[in-house]
Amino acid sequence: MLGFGNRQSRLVTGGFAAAIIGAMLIAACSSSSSTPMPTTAPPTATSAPANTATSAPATGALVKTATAGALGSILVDANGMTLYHLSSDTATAAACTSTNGCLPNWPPLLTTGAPQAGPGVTASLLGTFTRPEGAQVTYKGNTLYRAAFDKAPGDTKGQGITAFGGKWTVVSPSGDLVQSTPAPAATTAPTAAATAAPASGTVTSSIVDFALQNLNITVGTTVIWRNDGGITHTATSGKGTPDGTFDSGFLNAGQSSKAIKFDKAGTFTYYCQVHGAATMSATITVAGSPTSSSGAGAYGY
Ligand SMILES: [Cu+2]
Repeated sequence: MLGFGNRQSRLVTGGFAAAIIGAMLIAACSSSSSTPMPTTAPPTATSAPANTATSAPATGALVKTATAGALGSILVDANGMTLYHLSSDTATAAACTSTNGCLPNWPPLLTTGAPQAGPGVTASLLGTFTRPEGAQVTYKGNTLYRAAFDKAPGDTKGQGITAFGGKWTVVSPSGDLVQSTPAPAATTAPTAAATAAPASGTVTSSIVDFALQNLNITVGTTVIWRNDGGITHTATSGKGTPDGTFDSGFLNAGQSSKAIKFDKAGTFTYYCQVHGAATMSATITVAGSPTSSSGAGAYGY
């Protein structure tokens, strides 16, 4: 019993001595430098995550307002980029999906916390819509997207585009869809080759930004569309609805279509399914006689 007591006492003494040494070390550190010693670092490190956790809602996507010319005051994201709503989105399903070529052009405004209301934005109108990509910000129930082809704050190239079963419009601070359309950019490329001899052989037609080229070709010419822009387009026969004559399919940046051979004379209107006929449309004039005895067109796919 006595031995146990001594041992206990010795341990206590040892611990006390260690405490004194520790205190001396701390004192030495404190006196040797005015900068915080490593021993003070842990409290700082542990307090940082705590602050982040308690202010989590502040990480949500910010929606604010900006004035966009004739469109007036509209909703924009934290970077000032114009926000749009697609009218064919419903409360339960987005018409702009990862499988129909929409998302590369119209990225949804996603948030990882409660969306934040900037100046001019009514916080109670903000909400979220759960989609496969995450929580999309809504305003007065309207899903919000950016247009990938808007390059700077103030750009409203997406305004009024009809695509994916609905119309893309900017949204006012009161939550209304703004229907007016700004003066559109050139909707078709100039007919630069109109007076030139029709092309033949294989023609590669470049798509840049929102321009499909008017083509003058001879019967038997093969056309390949190459997307030299940064966003997805199509070259689809028709005037807003595919008429089934030919279709490049969705062409992402840098992609080329399959070869499409025009064996029948005539004039064809084609457009981009992503951005709509009003924004992207052009014509193909095919001159000459049919090369096939039947006279039927063969369009290579
Ligand atoms: Cu397009």
